[in-house]
Amino acid sequence: MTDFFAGISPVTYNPNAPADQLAYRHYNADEIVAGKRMEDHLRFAVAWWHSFAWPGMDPFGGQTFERPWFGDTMDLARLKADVAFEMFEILGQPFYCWHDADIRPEGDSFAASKRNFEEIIDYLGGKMEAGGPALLWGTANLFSHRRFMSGAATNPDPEVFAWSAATVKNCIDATHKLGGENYVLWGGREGYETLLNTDLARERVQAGRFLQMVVDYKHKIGFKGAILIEPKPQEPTKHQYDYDVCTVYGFLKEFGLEGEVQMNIEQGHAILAGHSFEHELATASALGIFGSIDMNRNDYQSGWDTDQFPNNVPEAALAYYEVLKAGGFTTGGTNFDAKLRRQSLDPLDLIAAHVGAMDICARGLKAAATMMEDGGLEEARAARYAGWDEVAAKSLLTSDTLEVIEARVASGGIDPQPRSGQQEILENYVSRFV
Ligand code: XLS
Ligand code: NI
Ligand code: NI
Repeated sequence: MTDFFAGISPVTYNPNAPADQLAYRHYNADEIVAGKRMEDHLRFAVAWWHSFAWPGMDPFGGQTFERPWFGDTMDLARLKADVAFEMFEILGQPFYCWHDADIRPEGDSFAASKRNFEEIIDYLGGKMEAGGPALLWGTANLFSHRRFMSGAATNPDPEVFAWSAATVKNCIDATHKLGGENYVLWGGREGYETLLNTDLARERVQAGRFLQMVVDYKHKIGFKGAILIEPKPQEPTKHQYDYDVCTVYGFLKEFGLEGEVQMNIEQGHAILAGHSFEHELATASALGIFGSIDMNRNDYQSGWDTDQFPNNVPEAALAYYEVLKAGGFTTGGTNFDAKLRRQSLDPLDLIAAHVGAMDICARGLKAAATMMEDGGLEEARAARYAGWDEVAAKSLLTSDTLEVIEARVASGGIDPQPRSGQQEILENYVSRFV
């Protein structure tokens, strides 16, 4: 037992807790919402990197956090894991996630890093067996070390491609060993800083080949989890190839992988791409590639990926409405890919951030479920498209040709009458629930 969280007790559901007490006021793991336990709907995960590895820097300043586990030794990596699992016990969330670089110190060679990694994976495995949370997903950090400055799979240097492929192999092995439910690929620097030195066509083929190898390997070792791509339009690079859900879908189609890969959609990335979070969720669901979510929002003024914990109930409600409409999570979940603000130095801040975020999501889920049960939005949507249920309309999408349609319209049988989209009425409807 470390003393990092000394004095902080496990957080429980207590809607009547005094204002200064940490408690779940809305997240009640066992409460049934829309036919399922809340915990099974939301499937919360803690992101190891931001909560335990991030030192509090921003583009203008370095480390503000002074954690006792910061440093590059195996002892400190184990201490970090001890503290992490103590936090998991305090929060009681069912999952967590890591990058290889978050959990093990980098060695002075590939083989040394691999040894460190495998040792820590066994250490985490022991803690998971002793009652710790399950692994929602594992992933490789192919963007922080300077060797990845020009990309990983899309690097102009084939040696970096090879290093990255070898790293991902080990990370999939480790995810598989720990019973992880998904494996994530976020293309941190899979993009470019300037087109002046970039061969777009070549880099696309490299990325396609890389992903095909990942999918082949998953099947080869019998990993049953989902492979997830996490779209993001830019930052750190000027342009990232996995721009948004639609762009990734086109890429998957090109390489014949649309049945193999799903999306891990992050709220902040959706905003960066000029979309709403619910747009990205609805698009993935429409394309049959919805997988999981990273639930961290951006600051709407600062214009970059600030990774704040969610703190807006109406936004969370619209997001979970799309999740429920998509049939809910299967292997996916709600991962907090979120950072503390860099002035939030205390262990208590770290706990409070997660507790508040879980409550916001619970409120969003409950609002979404009530809205879905009420059915008003779906009724209005069905009424708006009702014309398409007519036989004549159906043939527009199947057998009719332009000539046939032209003849029908010209004979006077068709005379469209504009109807209200009722946006304000629907917005008023939604605000009754959130
Ligand atoms: C960065 C990404 C990253 C991924 C995992 O913006 O969100 O944290 O979730 O590599
Ligand atoms: Ni992000
Ligand atoms: Ni993310």
